[in-house]
Amino acid sequence: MSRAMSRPINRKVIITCAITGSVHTPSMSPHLPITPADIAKQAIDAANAGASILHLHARDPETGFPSPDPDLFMEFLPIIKSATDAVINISTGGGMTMTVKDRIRAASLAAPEMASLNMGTMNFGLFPALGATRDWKHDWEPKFLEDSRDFVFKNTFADIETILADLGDANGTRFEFECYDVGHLYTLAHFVDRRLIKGPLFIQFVLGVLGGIGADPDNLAHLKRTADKLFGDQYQFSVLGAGRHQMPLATMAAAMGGNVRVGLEDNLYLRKGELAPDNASQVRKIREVLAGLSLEIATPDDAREMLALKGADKVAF
Ligand code: KMH
Ligand code: ZN
Repeated sequence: MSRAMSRPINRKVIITCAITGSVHTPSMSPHLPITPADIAKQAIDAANAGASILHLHARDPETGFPSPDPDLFMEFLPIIKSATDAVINISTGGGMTMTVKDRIRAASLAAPEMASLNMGTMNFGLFPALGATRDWKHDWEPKFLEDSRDFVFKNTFADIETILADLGDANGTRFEFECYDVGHLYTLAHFVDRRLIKGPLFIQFVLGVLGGIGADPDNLAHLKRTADKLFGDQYQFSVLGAGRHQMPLATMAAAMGGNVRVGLEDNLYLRKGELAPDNASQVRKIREVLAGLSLEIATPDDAREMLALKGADKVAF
């Protein structure tokens, strides 16, 4: 086995918790945090449960519609920062109706330690969720899901260059590289070759989004094999399985030497038929799995060291 493929036995596992996102809509779960106060509370609870990175989006407090408004982010970022030591990771993927310019406004202003960076333009189909019968709380919800049939999630080379310059070079923010398919790893390698991105890389393998790679163990093994080939030991990986694939693929990631992402952004359930009462419950669940595998969890400072982050004292909130 090559060195790149063997990970240290005493390694620590980073739990990222993605608190609300922009994929699910309020009618899908009463536990999805919507207001800045809800987002702050669930983020703090998730950190106390063991998440060392908090991946954050904002929503309009009245309607729950995903929002890029930096003022909304600023309503919860300082509260989370003052109550936890967790690494704050602000989304630049935003939500379906946002332009790329809008998507980076909050992270530009807040200069967080981390931000997400989506590594390719793709389809992103949410419309299968229309199949479930629901009483919609808001008119926008079914339309939002239906519109995803014709939505392009735009992340061109130019967009990626802009985000690297505006957030990375200007603010020292480092990235969660969201890779939804094998080709996205080659795009990441292209930027590494151009020295626009430097290690240690934190790659989030995203499996199970309609438009990206399917959520199965063979695909995860292939993503990791490809990343080993392209990046050797210059990267850390984490795994996000959409919906019911969340816990099985996170478990597989941990066993393969990787890190894990949980949270209501990616999956609303705790187990089949049971909605998660909050984000922290999913963090506790994956923690039990990690303990069962004799794996220690990374503290926020461990995560900072593993990912070469600038430190919580260098953010702008
Ligand atoms: N919702 C995830 C599948 C982002 O915020 O940049 C992808 C995501 C994108 O987290
Ligand atoms: Zn996100």
